[in-house]
Amino acid sequence: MPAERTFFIIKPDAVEKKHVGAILARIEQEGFNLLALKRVHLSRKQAEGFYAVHRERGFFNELVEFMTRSPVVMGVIEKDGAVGAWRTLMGATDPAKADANTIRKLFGANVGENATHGSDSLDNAKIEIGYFFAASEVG
Ligand code: FUP
Repeated sequence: MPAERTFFIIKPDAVEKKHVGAILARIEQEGFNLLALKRVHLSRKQAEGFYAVHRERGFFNELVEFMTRSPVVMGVIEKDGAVGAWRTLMGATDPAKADANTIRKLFGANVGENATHGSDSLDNAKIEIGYFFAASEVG
């Protein structure tokens, strides 16, 4: 499997509960290379733009409110098959349905406050990395 880069966010719920260290440790234990990292309090505009694909969904406003309520920690990680590997490590969107020992099972509260985000394709990973990081900040 080729080396890929994917984009992750440790969401406000997990930052508030001080799970950043545990999640970053898990990322390293699972063999990802950390290529970029920063803490950001998202603006409404940034969150709306990032989740534009969900604009018509009933949960959009709640999602934007949640993602902007306090800082997130976001980064770029690299590994063979990183996009799928990170989504497997996160677990299902709904923590109640996530496999044992996944990040969302361990640290997520519900389908909205689910601890982490991960790009769902290689194309979206490139878009999402570019949305938040300059090329000079990654690698
Ligand atoms: P995922 O790719 O697992 O992050 O899930 P989605 O792209 O389907 O959803 C993106 C985010 O929207 C979720 F992380 C949380 C939020 N969401 C809800 O709040 N309610 C829902 O029913 C579905 C998603």
